[in-house]
Amino acid sequence: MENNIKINQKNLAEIANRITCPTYNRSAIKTGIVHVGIGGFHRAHEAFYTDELLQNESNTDWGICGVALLDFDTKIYNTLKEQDGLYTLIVKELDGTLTKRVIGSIVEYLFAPENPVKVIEKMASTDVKIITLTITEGGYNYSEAIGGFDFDNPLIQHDLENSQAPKTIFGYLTQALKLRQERGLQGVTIQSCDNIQGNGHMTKKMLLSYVQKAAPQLVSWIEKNVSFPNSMVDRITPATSPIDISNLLKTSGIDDAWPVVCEPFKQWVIEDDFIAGRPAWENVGAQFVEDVVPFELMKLGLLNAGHSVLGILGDLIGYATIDESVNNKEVRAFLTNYMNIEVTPILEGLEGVDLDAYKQSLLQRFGNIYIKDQIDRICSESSAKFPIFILPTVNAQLKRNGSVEFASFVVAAWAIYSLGKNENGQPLLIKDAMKAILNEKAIAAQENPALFLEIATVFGKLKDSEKFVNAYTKAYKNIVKYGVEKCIADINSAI
Ligand code: CS2
Repeated sequence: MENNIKINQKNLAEIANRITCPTYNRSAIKTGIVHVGIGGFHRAHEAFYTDELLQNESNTDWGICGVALLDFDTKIYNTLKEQDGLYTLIVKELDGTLTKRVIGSIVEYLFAPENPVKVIEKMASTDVKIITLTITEGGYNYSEAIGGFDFDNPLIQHDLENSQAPKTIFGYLTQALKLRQERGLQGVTIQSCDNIQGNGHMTKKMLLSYVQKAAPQLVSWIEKNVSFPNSMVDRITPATSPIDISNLLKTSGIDDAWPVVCEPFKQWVIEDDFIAGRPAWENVGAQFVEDVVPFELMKLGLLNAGHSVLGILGDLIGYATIDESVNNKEVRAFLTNYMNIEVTPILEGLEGVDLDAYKQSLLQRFGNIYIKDQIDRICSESSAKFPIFILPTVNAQLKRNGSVEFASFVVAAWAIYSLGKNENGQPLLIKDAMKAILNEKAIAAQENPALFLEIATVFGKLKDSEKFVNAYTKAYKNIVKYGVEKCIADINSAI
């Protein structure tokens, strides 16, 4: 390859000789969207769709301002700043080829801890019509134990006392909406792009709980002027590895400090409820529907839960990537049984969707050997994921007196995983906000497995279900005695 080129606006024309680049005039694009959480997923999904739109249409209203909310996000902020918001999206196709393109839709970027007021002003600015969020499942501050907003969170306490320098999304949104109200400005759409059932409903409910306390006079203004469409988002986006970065440099001579890698598949199903207008994302493949909840339930219950099943079981066995896990015959059969026996019967309202084909496509996507989706990524923050991905299925099955055998097996495997070692005795890299309590309960569970289920913020009232506790305890004891792979094979052969 010829000389290496640093990715930035100045070099874009030269880079365009090597890979696809935006040809629209980026400096003429207005910021119509503020997006909070500029991790890999946003950059592979919404920023990609929006780039495609800016590329295909002459509308210049929908550039994105990416906001890095947490101290921890310094690196991505600095990278985007250095690269003028540009980055390479590398799609890992099913046959192993790489499709690369530069994405230009992030036209501004802000680092909230550095200048909170700037972020608040941007969210309240007249050009901005939509605030989108990828703040992770845990970011919504919902407590399963309380069944609502967790005011005990110290960051929330901080925001209640420091309205001009908040730390959480709730503090920021409240201040921005307050400015809109005070200045007599138009309302705005707040759109969650996180993997949460009824993500728009959840955002509204959590925000209003906070506002009720922080600025009660704002509640009725929000009810009238802010919309919260639900949406289902999908594109598997592993963490970028150093090899991805060096390969890009080697094969295309593009020096990009943080490209994004993802699978070819993508889906975005959105409720058409945008109070201040929206981009025509349907022209670039998004689907607008009346009721997105059935799609969300399908995706969370099959794809995200499927990931957690493969992640926890695979990690215990000693695998590092999702494809290794799903390409183990018994693990694959276990997942297929879980999807068919426990998840499929509780899905409804999906007329016109070929569920068998969807499940088949999931197995193919998980099995893509080029994606190398890290099991560590999938198992991270499981304490926020299980209550959304897996436990709703358990509760629904209990209600209809159906099977909970597969799900309870995975919960038992998670309890053993939380001891911090795989079955070969090697340490597991556990990244979880609740790591300490998970480990404490996992240790207690060695004596009495049911003690793990006492973490009420995760399990709610499940510990009171005799059927679930029995199935879980049996699975726990079997895994300890025979090992996870043998148990999986036994469960499969009993079907
Ligand atoms: C994954 C998701 O975080 C997880 O556990 O299941 O990140 C998943 O890859 C995306 O939701 C795919 O759309």
